[in-house]
Amino acid sequence: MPPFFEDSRLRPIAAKVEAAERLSFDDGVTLYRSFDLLGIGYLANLVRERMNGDLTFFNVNRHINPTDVCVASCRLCAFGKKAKDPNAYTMSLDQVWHVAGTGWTESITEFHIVGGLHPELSLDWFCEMLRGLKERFPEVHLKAFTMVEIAFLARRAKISIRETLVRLRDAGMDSLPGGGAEIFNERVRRVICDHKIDGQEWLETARAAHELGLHSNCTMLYGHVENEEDRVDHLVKLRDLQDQTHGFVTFIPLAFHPENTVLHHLPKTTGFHDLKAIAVARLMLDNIPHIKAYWIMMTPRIAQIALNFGADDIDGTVVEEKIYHDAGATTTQSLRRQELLALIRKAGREPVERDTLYRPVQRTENAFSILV
Ligand code: V47
Repeated sequence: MPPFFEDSRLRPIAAKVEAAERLSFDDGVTLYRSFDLLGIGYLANLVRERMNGDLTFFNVNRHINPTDVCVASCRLCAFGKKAKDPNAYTMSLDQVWHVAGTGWTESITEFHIVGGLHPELSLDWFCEMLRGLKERFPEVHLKAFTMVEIAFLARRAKISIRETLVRLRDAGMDSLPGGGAEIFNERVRRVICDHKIDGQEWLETARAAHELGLHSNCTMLYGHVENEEDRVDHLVKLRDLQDQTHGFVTFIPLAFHPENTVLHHLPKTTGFHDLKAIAVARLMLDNIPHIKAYWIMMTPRIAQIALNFGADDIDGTVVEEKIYHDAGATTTQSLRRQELLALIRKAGREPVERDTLYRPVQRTENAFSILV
């Protein structure tokens, strides 16, 4: 039975979704401009169930941020600090390796490692960090460095992006997270992150990673000065690259948190906006296998609802989070495996613990193995 749409503009889009046809740029703008959240959510859920059924993925991971020293001073960011800031920190290699082993309540399958653009830490330092982590935690997947960090390390080392990626991969980097993409539009970037690589460079760095066989995630930061067209342009650019490389695993829409940033006067996003961001992403990104409702960013409560609005992943245990908490996030920094399982089950979905590349993880009392 076809659903009733409050917003009749959704009907032609619904026909395309039902026929599994690709949505256009204009369809994306219509979706973002519509207030028919239940209609959009219904369509996104259709696609979510077509692609992933009831399965809902999570992992047991730990975030590590080796430094918050950053040369970039992005207006969107509350995490990065200047080297001379008394509150700035930079871990030694021993500290990184020590932190990696703290807060373990269960076996972790992934370290998610990102940090500021440090003016002095070299590519060799990061290679040593990766080698040291692999030596101590050989079974843990290292998802490390945003495209922005890769481009920065390449420039500092005066070698190509490709060579930088090869050196990091050979030292133990297994894949890359999706951060730093923000919004590709240059007018918006000039306001929120004018010292960062531009959108084209972000995409070309992702392409280089994918061409080397490395998978990555991708993100979009919304809820600041961008408009609907900027958001759709961003999604279409990701979709176009994915058609060529098939290297993106998961897309994560990230809501801007204004507190402690230069843009603190901007309002926070609402639950309505956050759910719509998930749903429109699922509808537009027909070639990206997974959409993540990052519970740290959207709260566990909204993330749970998002599992019926297009999301099939809720991220992981995290353990320690700085980027969103420096920007005013009031969520806890860690959820236990059992809590993630409960959130998913109570949304009527089937939880699957995954590794970073979505292979199911089977647990026994004290160990895990990845089912291939
Ligand atoms: O790159 C920075 C964004 C990103 C703020 O790949 C901010 O699995 C909101 O990329 N308000 C880091 N956002 C987070 C990220 C991520 C998170 C979870 C999973 C994955 C993944 C990636 O957060 C940054 C930037 O885009 N960010 N400051 C802020 N004030």
